Amino acid sequence: MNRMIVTLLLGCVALLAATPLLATSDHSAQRGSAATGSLVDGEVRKVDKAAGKVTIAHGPLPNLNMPAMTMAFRVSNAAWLEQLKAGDRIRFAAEDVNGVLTVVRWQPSPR
Ligand SMILES: [Cu+2]
Repeated sequence: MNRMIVTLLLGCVALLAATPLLATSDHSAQRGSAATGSLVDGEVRKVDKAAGKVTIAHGPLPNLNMPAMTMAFRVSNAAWLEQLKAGDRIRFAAEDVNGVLTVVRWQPSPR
């Protein structure tokens, strides 16, 4: 009976140990995919609902060949202008959509 409990406990420990490993390999797989799929750090500086734009201080954007800078982006979903506000830290992806640099994806920064 005791041995069975020990086995169960070991099973739990193995499961817990495996979880971060899975998360890590998922993450590196994501990073290894196309540059357009990766999110970069940004801080919202200004939201201009009238113009449909958000100004973001962003880290380097490899898919756009862009160094870190502060600039305005269009957003692919106007509802995001209601959700974003100056001072928000986000992770986001931007793409050149018909010549207009556009935020196509974002999430609140985990930090
Ligand atoms: Cu830029």
